[in-house]
Amino acid sequence: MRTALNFAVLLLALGLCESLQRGYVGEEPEPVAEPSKYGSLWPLPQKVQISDVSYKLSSSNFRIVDGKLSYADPSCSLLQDAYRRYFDYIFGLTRKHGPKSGRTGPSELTELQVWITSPDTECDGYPSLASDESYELSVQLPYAVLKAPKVWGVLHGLETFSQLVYEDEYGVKNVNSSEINDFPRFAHRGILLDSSRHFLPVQVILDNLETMAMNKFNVFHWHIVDDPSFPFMSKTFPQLSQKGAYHPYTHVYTPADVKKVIEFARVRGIRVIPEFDTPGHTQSWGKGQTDLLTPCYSGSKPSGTFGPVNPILNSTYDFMKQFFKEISTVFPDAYIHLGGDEVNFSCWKSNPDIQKFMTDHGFGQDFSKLESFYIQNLLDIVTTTNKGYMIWQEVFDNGVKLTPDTLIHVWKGNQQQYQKEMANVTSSGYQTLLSTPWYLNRISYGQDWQEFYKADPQEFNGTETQKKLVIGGEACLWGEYVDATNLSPRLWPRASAVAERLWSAMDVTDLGDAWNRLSPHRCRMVERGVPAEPLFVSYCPREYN
Ligand code: CP6
Repeated sequence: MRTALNFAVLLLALGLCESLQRGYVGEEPEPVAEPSKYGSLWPLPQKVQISDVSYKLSSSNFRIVDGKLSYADPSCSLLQDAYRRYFDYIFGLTRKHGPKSGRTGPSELTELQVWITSPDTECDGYPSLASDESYELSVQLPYAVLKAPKVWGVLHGLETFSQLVYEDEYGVKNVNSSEINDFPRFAHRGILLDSSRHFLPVQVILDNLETMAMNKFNVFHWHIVDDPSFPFMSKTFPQLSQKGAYHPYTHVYTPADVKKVIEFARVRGIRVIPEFDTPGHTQSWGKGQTDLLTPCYSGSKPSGTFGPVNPILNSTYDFMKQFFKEISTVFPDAYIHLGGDEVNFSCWKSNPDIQKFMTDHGFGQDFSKLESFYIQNLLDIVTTTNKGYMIWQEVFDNGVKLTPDTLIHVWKGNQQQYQKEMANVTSSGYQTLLSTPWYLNRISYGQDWQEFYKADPQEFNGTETQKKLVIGGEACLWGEYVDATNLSPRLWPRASAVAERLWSAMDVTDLGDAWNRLSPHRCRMVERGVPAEPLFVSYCPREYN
């Protein structure tokens, strides 16, 4: 008996060890990264040539300046601030400005000239789905040149230039002679943060935008409110946050906070798309807005609890009109995310007024028809504010009539199911973006970045026309288990895997080379002050402190 038990324990232990090891050792990469021929570039540019010829850079002799032929106005502060930011990143924040030393070595690079090549630089504009983000970078003597049609390409090119600079064994900064031609594979490369499950201080959001720029992400999807709390301060309906936020003064985003986030994002080439998810996920809205939510019934009496937004009252639509009119002026982006996911029908079912409305409208017992009725009205309202909209896939699944420019956000199912969904959505002619494989709030033991890296939004059965309707994807960090204490390490560098999938060419899929570039990219984020977790057994030349 004893030996049988021991034997069973041994078997169990062996099985456990084996499965832990599989997660621990990972698949291909060696623990210590080998140098990639692409250095530590991340995400990998479309065309890269790096030669063996190296130039030295010193903080006292090096300048980033507008090129003589640039269309950029010298007063474009988006550019001037970016030059300063990247100078500091290149030389490690220990600035030694002041007069030029005058002594430059024989192979020293002293200037990066930035040329904007189109008359409309978009310096004072907002980035959009149609923005030109391309750039060309030539690192040669006597000076390096960064050319881009718009400021958005300059921002990406400065990041790339800073990634080319490395320190030699004497601690001297070097950059190799290089030619880079770059543009994104997808126009929509987003990160979703959830500020409802936990309040995220503004500084956490700003820090994350900074890290997004290091990875060439260009959309901040702000899932700003949800069931647990309503931190958005509305001028039209101040009671929404007064009653619905975790705290009416400390756990809210004031109009000034929101402006700050939008401007900080803009000057880094990042769009801010807010999500106001209805009719489900709206418990917090009900605290400050009476009669907005459906009263649930227990038998013939209201139970005192509430369900989704009440779709049968005119007052609901009057509220939505005023609310989204305000939202459309607060957020400059051309798109608003309207949610529409996970609507629970049990409360609607329990309510006799809703039942009567269903009968009167010939909906029978099909509550997805009622949901569609609500969404249809909401979409009409938002269309009058001149905004486009994004919606979660259920709205499409339920057959709601959508304007042709609607973006359908796929988030559900296993690989086979989401690929089928992408095929269905695009065969109906809609543009789509993918999140299903990129739920970064989910964690597991092992190198899960490799799974994020392998997923491809254009991998489904469809024609070329269908594939072109895929505008990109978003990595999601749902907030149930995330607040300011763990947001950054949970996202980074795992989101970097998604960044490369959405930026680089489709055939950039080598896990070994990815590891060899991602590992130093992660160390660079750490050096820049980002608490980004390790990918595997490794070290950084300068550890986090
Ligand atoms: N909140 C909202 C959520 C989720 C969704 N919408 C969600 C669902 C499943 C997982 C993670 C998040 N927390 N409003 C779905 C889009 Cl695994």
